[in-house]
Amino acid sequence: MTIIDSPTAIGSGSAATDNFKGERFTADTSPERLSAMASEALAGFSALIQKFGVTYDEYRVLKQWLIEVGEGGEWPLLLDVFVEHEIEDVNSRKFKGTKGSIEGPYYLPGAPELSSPATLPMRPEDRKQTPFIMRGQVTDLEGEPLAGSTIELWHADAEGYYSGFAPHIPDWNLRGTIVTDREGRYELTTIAPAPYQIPTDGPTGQFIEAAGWHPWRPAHLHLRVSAENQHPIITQLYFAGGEWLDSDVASATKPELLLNPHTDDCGRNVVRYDFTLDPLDA
Ligand code: MBD
Ligand code: FE
Repeated sequence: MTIIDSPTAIGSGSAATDNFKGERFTADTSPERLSAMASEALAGFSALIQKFGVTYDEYRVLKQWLIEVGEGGEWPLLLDVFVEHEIEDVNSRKFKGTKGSIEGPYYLPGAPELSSPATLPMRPEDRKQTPFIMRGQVTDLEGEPLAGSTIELWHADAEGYYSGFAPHIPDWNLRGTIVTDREGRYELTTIAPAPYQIPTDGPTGQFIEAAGWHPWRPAHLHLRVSAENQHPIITQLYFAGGEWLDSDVASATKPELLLNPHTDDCGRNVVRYDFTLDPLDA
């Protein structure tokens, strides 16, 4: 297994920013709500500045760094690593089905559809990694199979790069949309992902290093599972016993999202994971 020390931040950052900017978002926040939230954010900043006696040098470094975060295209990375887990927590409390987790900066809608059993598109160098087979069933909260539901899967290669965000990787590599069969079942083959390191050469990575933190996320698969009339879930799956599970820089692990692969009779690395979706009106 080779992990490149520093995937280039500027490339993936700009691509993630461009991707996000491709859509225009709005929220129905009232002026009162906006004012209350902004006041509290500013009060938090004021309290911090007073508590630590923040210096002018520190203030200017902060300003400089924030400018660099934008210029390096790292707002999606920075926010998804340090903030999204809290948003996800607040917004998933009412759901009873499979736990969600953060989307992160590298989702792309519209990955090519593969019928089950499916193998994710991969390059010869990806094939040198350990193959990994996942199968299971998608049901509603009553356990009724959801035929024709879709599992969108995306993950990094062994060096920590996501297709669509690194120019040397073919489009849709290690990405796919798997459609479940009549019993809501799916089977897919990919490669076991490696731990992921936040790019260390950009402002987010520089900040993490300056603070003496580590830049690692545990090995993970990203998934979006959706079915007609059900609430789609965005989640991640991790590997029991893997590194960084208890200190994910993005704080996005949950005990319910651990996979425990085993070796089957044919010597293959296999795991079963079932998904349960909440109804749309939940
Ligand atoms: C990732 O692969 C990721 O999942 C998150 C949350 C942030 C940066 C890169
Ligand atoms: Fe990721």
